[in-house]
Order: sequence, then structure tokens, then C-alpha cells
Amino acid sequence: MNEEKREGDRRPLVEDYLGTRARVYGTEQAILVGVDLEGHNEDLLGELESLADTAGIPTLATVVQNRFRPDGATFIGKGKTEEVGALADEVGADVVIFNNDLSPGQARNLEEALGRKVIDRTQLILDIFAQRAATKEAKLQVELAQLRYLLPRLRGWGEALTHAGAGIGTRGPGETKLEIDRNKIHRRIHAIEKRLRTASDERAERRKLREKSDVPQVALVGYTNSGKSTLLNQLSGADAFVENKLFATLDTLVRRGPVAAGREALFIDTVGFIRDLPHQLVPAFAATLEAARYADLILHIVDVARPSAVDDFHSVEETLQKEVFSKGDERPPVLNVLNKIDIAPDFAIREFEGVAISAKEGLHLDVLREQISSLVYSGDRELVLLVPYTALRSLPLFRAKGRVEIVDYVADGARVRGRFSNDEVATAEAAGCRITSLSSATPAA
Ligand SMILES: Nc1nc2c(ncn2[C@@H]2O[C@H](COP(=O)(O)OP(=O)(O)OP(=O)(O)O)[C@@H](O)[C@H]2O)c(=O)[nH]1
Ligand SMILES: [Mg+2]
Repeated sequence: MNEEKREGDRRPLVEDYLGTRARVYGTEQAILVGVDLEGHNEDLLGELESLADTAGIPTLATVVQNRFRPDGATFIGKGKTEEVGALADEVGADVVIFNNDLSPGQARNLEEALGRKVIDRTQLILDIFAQRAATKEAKLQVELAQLRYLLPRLRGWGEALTHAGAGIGTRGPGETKLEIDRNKIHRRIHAIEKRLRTASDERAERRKLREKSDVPQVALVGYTNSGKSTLLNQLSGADAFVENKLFATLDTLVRRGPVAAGREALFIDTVGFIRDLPHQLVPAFAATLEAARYADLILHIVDVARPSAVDDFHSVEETLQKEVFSKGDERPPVLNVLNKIDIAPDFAIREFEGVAISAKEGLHLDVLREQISSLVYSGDRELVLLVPYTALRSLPLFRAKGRVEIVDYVADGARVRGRFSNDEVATAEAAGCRITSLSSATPAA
């Protein structure tokens, strides 16, 4: 509220339409309801409880139902709805949160039957994003996601909204009002899309500059809460926000860090994924998806301590496949980083192929750096160069700490050993350097 006033912003359209449903408030307490359509999920509501907790809503009770097909009117059926209502009265819950996606009609029927606010998982995630989005761009992305969620629901929610003002015999808002509302929302969506395109162009510009700088870009992607920001901090000495909550990071962040002697990479922290990512939310991941698409290397961070690690892993892979590399474009290599081995059982770690580390405890980070370096600097050759003294002083390549080792000094310069890319060799040769020997990696002539 305060923030809106400070910015002199108008009240967001979304809230005009969704009313109190647009937001869960810190003072509310919830009952969680999940329908296990597949009938074998042991921890069906664990993640929903974490999400509620992230949104600041304590969970008072949970209800799980096994059924093959959702009920058309109420998703859980009449009997179960009564049961949930009685439980909500008993524990004093203000809001009922469903793990499954509800149709607008189902949500409305449930709200009437239960006499309290009813929201679904998608809406809860949207709300978390809305609460936590900090930058202008993140806020716009969330608003866009909310409006897309709202659009197909306009008729249902609109009805409740306009009941009071409706004339005798009118059922819900007239088509005219609906049309006006739809147009209003469409206009806002277009306006936001336009501004986000500008933001995306600016990111492309920045990316070009980074590409020019020739430092490889490494994107850290993974399930939410897997430890991406913790690892970024370890690799780059940055100070990214780390928290044991879902979606702590809602913006990408780029930081530089060393991966081998004198060799650096740009590490990009991203927004975490979640299973069944609400489709409307995909725009909020634009920067993350771009970071993955244009990276020289993707680190897929897996929290192997989570019982659902294998499923988490596949849902991240699937999101990357679906949202990032749809048109069979060339994919950057992906290195799996198995994180939190300090608290994970061995058998869980063995489920995966990759580098096992603990970002928090700083375990095996040297192994990780080595692998990163061998992947992003794979074109390097070990060479001994004869470097004229002038070039030794002027070329950044030879001044970077740890990049080269001096073999000896001779009359016309110094002989140095190091690993160099073709571009670097070309630059060095242009400055008068000569290759005097190849490393053992190159077969002897
Ligand atoms: N035990 C243990 N905890 C870790 C490790 N790495 C990260 N954590 C904890 O896991 C939680 C999430 O860490 P973050 O770095 O915020 O995770 P993230 O992937 O950036 O999460 P989001 O930004 O929310 O998607 C924090 O409480 C970290 O302290 C680790 O190696 N071991
Ligand atoms: Mg993070």
C-alpha cells in the first residue's frame, strides 16, 4: 500500500477485478487442500505449505483426497467440501488454498460453499511474486502474469463484483461491461508488453557488451531454493540475497569470479523454477530464460537433499526444453551441480551425474571451478611463448595475475608458459610474440 502511494501509482487493475483474492495477507491463516489424482504422492502438500509460508501464511491443517477425476462444480465434491468447511470453522482458517488449479466456476462455487476466500496454487505463486518483486521490471512482469491469469476469469469474478449494481433481471455484468473491462485489460497488457520489450532490448545490449569482453557466461539455473544464490556468492564473492524460502531471487544478477589461474567467468544468478510452472508466469522468467539461452555454459543446481530431487530435476529440464530451446537451437552444455551434499544421503547423490558440492560449506568448489574452466575454455592450448619485453609490459594477458608462468629470460624477451585461446595467441603474435613450443597435450611432430 505505502509503496503504491510513494510511487504515485494507480491501484493495479488486477486488484480491481480479483478484489481481496488478488492477494493473501500476512494476517491470514490457511487450510491446504490437495487432490491426489495419481494416487501415489506421499508428500502432496509439502511444497504448497512452503509456498504458503513464503507468502507469510501459516498452515493450520491439511486435507488430502484421492480421486481419479475432479468434480466439475467443486473439484473435491459436495461431501468433501462440507468436511473442509467444518474443519475450517474448527481451526479458524481465513483462506483455503488448493494445490490443484481451479476453474473460475469451481473457485466461485467453493467460495460460496465455504464462506471464505479460496485460492489455487497458481494464484498463490502469483501473489508471492507480487509481494517480492523489487525492481520495476519484475513488478511489470508480475502484473502481466496476473492480468493473463485474470482475463479468462473475468466473467466469473466480474459477476460477484457487479452484483450490487446490477438492475432487476440482469444476471451478472452485461456483455458491454465485460467488453469494456476486457479492452481495458488488453490495453494494459499491450502497454506492459511494450515496456518489457524495451527492457529485453536493453538486456540484449548489455549481453552484447559482455560477449565482446570475451569472458564466458555461466548461467546458474535450477529448482527454487536449490542454492543458486549461495553458489553465486561463493564463486564470485558477491552478496546475493539467500533465504530458506521459495523464490528468494526474482531478478537475475551477474557477477564475475575466477575459474582457473587468471581465467574468469561471468556467473548469472536466476529465478528458480517450480514444477507445473503456471503458464501465465512464464513472462516473469524472461530474463532467466534468456540468461540460459545465451549462456556459454549452464550450471543446473540440484538440491539433492530434497526427497523430490529427481522430480525437481526433471521439471527443470522440461522447462528448459519447453521454454528455452524450443526451436532446436544449439544448446549450451549443461553441467549438473549436486548441491547440499553436507546434508544429503549418499544414495540420493548417486542418482545423478555431475559435480557434488556444498555451496554453503564450500565443499569441492575447486573441482567445480576446474570443470567449469575446462568446459568454457576448452579451446585453450598450453604453449610456451617468447614475449618481447615491451609486450610483456603492455599486454593485459601477461599482466593478469596467475595467467602465465615465466620460464626464463633471454636476450629478446621472456619465455612464458600458459594456456591460451586462439584469439589470445593471435593478439600476442600481432604484438611480436612467437610460439616456441607446444604442450604435451599436442602430439609431438
Ligand atoms: N545445508 C546446506 N544448505 C544450503 C546449501 N546451499 C544453500 N543452502 C541453503 O538453502 C537455502 C536456499 O538457498 P538460496 O541460495 O537462497 O537458493 P536459491 O536457489 O537461490 O533459491 P531461490 O532464489 O529462492 O530460487 C538457504 O537457506 C541456504 O542457506 C548447502 O550446500 N548445504
Ligand atoms: Mg536465489
